[in-house]
Amino acid sequence: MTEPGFAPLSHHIEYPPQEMKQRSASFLDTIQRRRSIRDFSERPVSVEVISDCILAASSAPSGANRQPWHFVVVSDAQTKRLIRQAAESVEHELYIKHASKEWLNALAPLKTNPSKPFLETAPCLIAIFAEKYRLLPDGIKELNYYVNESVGIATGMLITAIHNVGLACLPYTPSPMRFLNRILDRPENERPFLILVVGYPADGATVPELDKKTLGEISTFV
Ligand code: IYR
Repeated sequence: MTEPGFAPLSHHIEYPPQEMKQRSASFLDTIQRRRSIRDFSERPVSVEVISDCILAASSAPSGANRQPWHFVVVSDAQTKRLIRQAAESVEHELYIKHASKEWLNALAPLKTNPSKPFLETAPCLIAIFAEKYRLLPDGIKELNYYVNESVGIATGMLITAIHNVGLACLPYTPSPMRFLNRILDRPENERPFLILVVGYPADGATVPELDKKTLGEISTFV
């Protein structure tokens, strides 16, 4: 394999200290307005905007630059219905059989339950797949590196990009999620990572009143 060359770092921008401080405060204000929502409007979203957000996500760093992700954008009503049916079925099992009392208690403030109408109401579901390995033409499996870390970073960037354009989203992880491979016709080397439910908030949407930890609680400066 030919090695990539190196080019000068030409796109980096450094800001004067005052502008840097202004930008950090401004971004903090923007990002602190992000909330996960479960009440979505049916209003459609722009495919071009979603495409830009996905390209922003795929600029994420990844182990050995393997970019071990695939994004399936679902806006088709029938496909959303199939995903809702499969998800609600595993959620019923979770809430009734598998979740511990402790887990159900932790979820109680969110008032979630096995019913997932947002999977049909929201105009767009982005199913994110993690590519565990790639198949070379000779059939050899080549493992990817730091797949969870890489796809987690890309997903965080996607959530940020979606918030940045004034849309809202919900990171949603029914478990198990393998039904997504069947419904969305994705190969076995791709593991479903997360469904990002995307759209506009419904009129009158509400969110739980939750606290974020303080800087002192979440960080240590040595
Ligand atoms: N997947 C279930 C349960 C659930 C789990 C966690 I962790 C949450 O933060 C919220 C819900 C559901 O979506 O209802």
